Amino acid sequence: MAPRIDIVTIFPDYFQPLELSLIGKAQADGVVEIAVHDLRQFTDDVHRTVDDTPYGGGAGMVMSPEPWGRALDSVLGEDSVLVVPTPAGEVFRQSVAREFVETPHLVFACGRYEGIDHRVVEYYRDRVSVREMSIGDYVLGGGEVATLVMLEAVIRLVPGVVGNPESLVEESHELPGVEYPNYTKPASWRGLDVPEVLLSGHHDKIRQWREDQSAERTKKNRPDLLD
Ligand code: 6GU
Repeated sequence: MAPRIDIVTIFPDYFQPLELSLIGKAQADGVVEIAVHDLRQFTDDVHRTVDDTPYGGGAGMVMSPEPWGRALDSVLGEDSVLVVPTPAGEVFRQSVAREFVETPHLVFACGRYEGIDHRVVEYYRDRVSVREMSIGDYVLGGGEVATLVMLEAVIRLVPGVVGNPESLVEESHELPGVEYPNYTKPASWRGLDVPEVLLSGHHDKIRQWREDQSAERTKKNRPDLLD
């Protein structure tokens, strides 16, 4: 447990936010260990080339397998899971975050351009567990932001990272639908009052109200979750 995480990228600076907030504290406390590696360190030419034109033609550039092979050989171990962010991957969900938090070593291979030569995935599939992952149905410029999204979802599940473990239970995507709305003080703000039942102290009524709100919100915003 307590994941060790390696990230390979041509843009190490993208991962500076990992020093902030919850994840920054988790690293400082030694609860998670994150290392970022520059793919260009694994090139062998003066221009530090990481890409080339695609076989078969077409727009854009494809990342070459050689630097990826050297980089991944240097970070992968026997019990690593290799995560390859790509819009062509399986969709990352809360269930996958729960799987990843149980993985002792995660390695993220962040591609840019039109992606990484597919032989890299084919080669490592025979050696470690490989997960091609998408974070949703839209196209990003590369895997870096997708990796940040996945890491935030995974690391907050590491025991001790979120102060009150109860906040991990009653939230969207851990429930059948999405979460009910939340309110705090003041009880009245710009003419809008907090729903009376929340001030009542009737815990059964509050539980029922929240259940109803959750169902209504799910039907309106995420009807796909009800199928
Ligand atoms: Cl993981 N990568 C890229 N480039 N685009 C995406 C994505 C990943 N997930 C959704 N769109």
